[in-house]
Amino acid sequence: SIPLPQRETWQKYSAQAFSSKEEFEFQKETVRHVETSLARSLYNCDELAAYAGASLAIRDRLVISWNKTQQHQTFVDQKRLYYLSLEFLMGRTLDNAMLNTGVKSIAKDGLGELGFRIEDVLEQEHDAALGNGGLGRLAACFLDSLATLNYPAWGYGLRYRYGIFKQEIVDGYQVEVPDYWLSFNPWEFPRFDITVDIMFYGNGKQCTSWEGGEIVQAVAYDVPIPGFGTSVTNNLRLWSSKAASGEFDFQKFNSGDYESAVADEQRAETISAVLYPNDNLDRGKELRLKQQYFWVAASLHDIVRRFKKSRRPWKEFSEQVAIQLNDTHPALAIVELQRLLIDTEGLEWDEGWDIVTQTFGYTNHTVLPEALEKWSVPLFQNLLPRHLQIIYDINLFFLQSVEKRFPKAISIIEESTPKSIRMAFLAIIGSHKVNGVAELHSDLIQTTIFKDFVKIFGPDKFTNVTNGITPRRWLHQANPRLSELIASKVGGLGFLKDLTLLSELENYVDDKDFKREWMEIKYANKVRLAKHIKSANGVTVNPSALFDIQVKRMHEYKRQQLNIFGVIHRYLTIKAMTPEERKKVVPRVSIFGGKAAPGYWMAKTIIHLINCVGNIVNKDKDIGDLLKVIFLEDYNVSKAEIICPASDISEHISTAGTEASGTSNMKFVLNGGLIIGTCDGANEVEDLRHKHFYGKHELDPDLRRVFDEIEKGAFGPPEGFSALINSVTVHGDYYLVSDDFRSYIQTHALVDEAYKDQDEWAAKTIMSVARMGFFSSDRCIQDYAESIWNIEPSTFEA
Ligand code: TH1
Repeated sequence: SIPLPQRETWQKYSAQAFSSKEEFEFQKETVRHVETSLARSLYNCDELAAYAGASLAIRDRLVISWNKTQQHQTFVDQKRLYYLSLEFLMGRTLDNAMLNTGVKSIAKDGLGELGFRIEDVLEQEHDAALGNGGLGRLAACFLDSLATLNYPAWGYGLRYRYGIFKQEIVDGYQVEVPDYWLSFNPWEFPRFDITVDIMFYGNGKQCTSWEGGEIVQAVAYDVPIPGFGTSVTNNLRLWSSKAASGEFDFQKFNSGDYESAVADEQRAETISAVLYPNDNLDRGKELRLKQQYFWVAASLHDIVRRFKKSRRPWKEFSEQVAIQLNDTHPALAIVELQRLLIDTEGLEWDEGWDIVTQTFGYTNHTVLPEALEKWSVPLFQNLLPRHLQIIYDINLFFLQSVEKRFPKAISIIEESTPKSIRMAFLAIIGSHKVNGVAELHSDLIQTTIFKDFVKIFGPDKFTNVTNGITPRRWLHQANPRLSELIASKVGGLGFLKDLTLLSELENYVDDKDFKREWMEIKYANKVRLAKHIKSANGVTVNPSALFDIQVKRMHEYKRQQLNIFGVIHRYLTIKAMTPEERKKVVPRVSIFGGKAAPGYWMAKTIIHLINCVGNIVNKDKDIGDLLKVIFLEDYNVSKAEIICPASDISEHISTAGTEASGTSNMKFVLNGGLIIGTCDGANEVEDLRHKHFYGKHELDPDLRRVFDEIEKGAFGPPEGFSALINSVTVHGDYYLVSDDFRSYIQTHALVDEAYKDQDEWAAKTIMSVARMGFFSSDRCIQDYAESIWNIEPSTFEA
């Protein structure tokens, strides 16, 4: 840092964090950035340059608060939370940054006077799509809440060069296009001076040091995370991989082995190159394990380095540091911290292990067996030999401590061929708290997959923290008119920081004017989505029709197939109606969206069927506006911001007991939509599956009609859909599509009836919004902070 005598000069020019927005000269700063940072002028400033200039202007303010927050936190040295997640599905930043720092209206007017519509400028930004779905978006909502609630917290993740692929629909099929998103990203700051060397492979027989391994360098990239209505600005640190600038590569260059030196460089960069596009599926690939260790080792090194600066004794580590594991993807952190403590810092095993277990918390997000991470022991042994030894020791001590009460069932090592490491078991044993993400889900993990651990550790180690969403992005930003209307009734925008204030809305369920405005806003949001559909799909949809939406990753357990079979049933039913009967039909637009993992054929088949049905139905003049079927290409965060405010009904119809929480359900209800959801029935599922195989499996007759139509070729060559039909008819209907079909159709009939009474419908949606207070990610984060992390808000003020 600057020596004391010179600090006065320094401080004379050092910026203060902005406390008021009035002093912000948005236009001056934007023009300055366009002219100097971008070297453009009023003659060649297009919308992209306006986006860049405005972003840099906003960023300057953000950076000052960010620096001050971090300085303050270093100075007061209180306990911090570190949130380790392989996914942060951030979406766009500019709009959110303007709203959180309170300068949106200045920017809107300012851009207007400079000749730009703010909506067009915001559209220029590329989504930061470093995640698959709910798990990654949850991490992003958590960062927003942590900063808004002034908690001292950092996120740690990977800086993928390619985010989740872009989905194109070509001839009704999904095609994946790489998402190179970094060509211009004003929101990240490379820290070329913050690097960590990470070691792989090497001589596994050596107990405490590596020999002859591969070294890859981690470089930090920092992203400021502003809170809403606070100057606290937290940090998200993403690691990027590059070849270590050690002697090895120089030797190769110097000795003329240019090609292999370049190959080394590329191999190193591959580690952070792409996000794995699987949601709720583990494929056990070596590169994925490399990503996990690379990111975990760099993050822990960073955390330990920061702790050691405070010169506190090791036993105070967990009083200064809480680390939350977002699923088992970072579970290696448990092993790595133990390794650092015993191998590098020289602590005894037990001392180290106490620190480890007091530091970590583990969140489970799924019970699906195919999503529970397992690493093949030989693969692991080869890549991380020392870590395998430590895992064996952790396992040995654990099994000894529980004696012979629970044999093989609870071992971290599964006796498969080859043997494998159960990462969830490691995560449980190495953490002081384990939580599920919704009441039902938390009960389920405690009575099924983790029940032996509940017996061993006692029930207090296991808890529930119900997921939530940030009302800033998912209401205020996505649906500004509704946010303003609500604010006018609940005493201003304060509800965005205390969502329970929404309960005030219950007083307005009978207020005619309020209800009219409420429904007008919903209609306007549907018009906005209809415009998007027109330009993206070329299909005209009637905004007065009932908008029925299912957007989420394509997965058999989420049962988009049930939905599209239901749509076909509706189509056949309408086709068979007399003109008189048709007059009573509530017009409907069935809207789907979501990506399939590139190797998931069944999910891709469902996408294909939806598109083929749309093709037939949307062109059928006989049906007209009574039914339209839309598949929205490339569902992502910025599209969700248009879609969620525009639903009348959304579908959350996974097989009972399979969807841990779901979070889009909360976004839809918060925006005045109703939802269809599966009732609990997790316990009956196993029985039904058993009956399908060993008893008589009778297909629902209406579903039979649907299959007959598909098989007749009504929606295109039927061979393309046979796998989908067979999975229900001959392969045991694992997802219970036929069992639930009747009740599903009946529920939709109820929806149609309810929609006819628009006044009642309005009342239902208002009541639902009024009761959404609990589902704020602020409540969720407060819950974690008090029951798991034991952290206090920062006292930093600008
Ligand atoms: C999701 C769950 O499926 C969803 O129900 C939940 O709301 C969300 O997490 C947030 O808690 C999951 N996403 C993944 C992604 C991977 C592995 C497991 C899960 S569980 C890669």
